[in-house]
Amino acid sequence: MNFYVMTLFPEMVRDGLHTSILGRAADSGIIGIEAVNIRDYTLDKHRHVDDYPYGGGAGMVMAPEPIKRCYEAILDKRGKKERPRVVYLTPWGKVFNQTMAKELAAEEDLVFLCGHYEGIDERILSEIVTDYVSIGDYVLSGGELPAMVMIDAIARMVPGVLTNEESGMTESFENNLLEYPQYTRPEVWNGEAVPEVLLSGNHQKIAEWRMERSIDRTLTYRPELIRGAVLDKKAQKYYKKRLSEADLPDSKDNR
Ligand code: 6GU
Repeated sequence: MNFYVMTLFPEMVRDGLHTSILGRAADSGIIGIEAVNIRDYTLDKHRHVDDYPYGGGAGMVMAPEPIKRCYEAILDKRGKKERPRVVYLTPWGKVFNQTMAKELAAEEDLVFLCGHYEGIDERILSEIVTDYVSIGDYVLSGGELPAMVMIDAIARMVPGVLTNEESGMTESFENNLLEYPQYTRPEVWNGEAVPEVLLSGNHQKIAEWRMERSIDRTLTYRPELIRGAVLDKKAQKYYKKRLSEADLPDSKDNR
């Protein structure tokens, strides 16, 4: 799978994505990550990529022409008939999640457009963008970090990127349950022992304990996720038990 990132900060994207699991996948050719500098597609002597907003107001707006030329260079390089999906990173986009990561991982090529300043001229957006995506409800200075977040999450879903051992990690989130707690040596650390069951060698008991701790953690930190979880019989029974013992609100909240 190939990722093309249109950006004013190509080295940030390149450096950020060539470590660890993604670096390994890129080196082995399973994924390609290409950061393309929009500024290389300007035509004026000073290589301007932005200009004042029509109608006035603070900040600058990225001009359409360099982006158009940058996009066309990517299309030429790619040399295919169908147009690729183009993701524009913006706080007003649809909020990214694991389901979207999985869906986008089925694409052969993906193009990301990273904005800066006060935004991008609407005419180039309506011409090339197919997906408007945000990574959460807060404002960042540009689209590079969101693009890198998305590429990491999407690339992990591409077959061959994760080893067998690594691929377990994603499944729990797909199942809408949070990870259970993990422990390693020493058996007692800082006066606290590893839960006995994990030393028992009883794999069924261990699986059951982990399932229960996943449910506990999800109910504590992300209770809204549980609705989408697929629970087997035992897990359902435990979940119902947990609900039946749910704390009544404190008396102070109960006035
Ligand atoms: Cl995609 N872009 C920017 N600039 N800020 C964001 C965002 C994207 N998602 C959340 N905040």
